[in-house]
Amino acid sequence: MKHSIIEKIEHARHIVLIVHVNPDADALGSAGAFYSYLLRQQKKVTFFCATSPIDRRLALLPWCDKLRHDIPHHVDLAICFDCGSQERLGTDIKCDLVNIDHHVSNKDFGTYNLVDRDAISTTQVVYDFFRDNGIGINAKMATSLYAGLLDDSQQFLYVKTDVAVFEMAAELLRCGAESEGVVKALFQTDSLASLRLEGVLYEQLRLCHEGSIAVLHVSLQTLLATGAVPQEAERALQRAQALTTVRVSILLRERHHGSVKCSLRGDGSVDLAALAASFGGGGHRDSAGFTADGTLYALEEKIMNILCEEMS
Ligand SMILES: [Mn+2]
Repeated sequence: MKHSIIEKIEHARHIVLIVHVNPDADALGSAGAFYSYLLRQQKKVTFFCATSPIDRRLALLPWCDKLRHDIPHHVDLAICFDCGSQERLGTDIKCDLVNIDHHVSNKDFGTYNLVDRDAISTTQVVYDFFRDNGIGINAKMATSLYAGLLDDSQQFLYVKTDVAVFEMAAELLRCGAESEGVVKALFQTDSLASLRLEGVLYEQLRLCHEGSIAVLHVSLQTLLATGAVPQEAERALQRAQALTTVRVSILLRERHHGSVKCSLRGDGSVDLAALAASFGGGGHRDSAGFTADGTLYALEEKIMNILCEEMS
């Protein structure tokens, strides 16, 4: 039997592919692979992202040169990728929406939902969809899928990395994925600004709750002084989480208009998706985030109160 999503695609003439705001390699990779597939189906495709410009390292991924930042008027179908919640689309959608994702916190907000909460990446959800429906993967699609797999699996170091992940990686390489280019773009390209930002962050890093919680603040002033873009603070969060005593790491980033973006990483002992949900966000058990109004310190205190309770 034909998959209902394939039927939807067959009936649509113009399809818009949507990645989440501040897209990562998983969002752009899964959408990029779909872009190739839809072109092969001779569909008119628009590749949309609310954030402009995107992280410069990711701009090298297939089809990212086609990204548009305004939503076209006449669209028959929208497909969103790696969006844990509807707010992550960064736009309103009036047509049918296919929701392709792997976040545990996903509330199946699409008209059609292809959500695999056990998948390590959205690219794995797309890969399984292609394989289950006999859709061939060319080299460009393989490169897109490989980029998302490599990034969301933390270069195969993430605990959910299993036999299926390595089998998918092997198959993508067989299909012609350009792993060298992906690795270079994603993990071996740096800006001086991002190194300077990291330097500031490590100097200001605080350990709380007997060293079990790491806290990082990124003020607008720090971003201005270093010239870094907000996403470049993420690596410092990963490194903080690697400290031996740390169970949860918090990155609080000041934004314009008095709001704060919070990213959380954990060792799995605390459900961070639930914590983020209590602030209107979401994510995975060990990696989650949200945006809230307030100052860096006020928000830190609120999070600390909840965390210290749960971790005592
Ligand atoms: Mn993802």
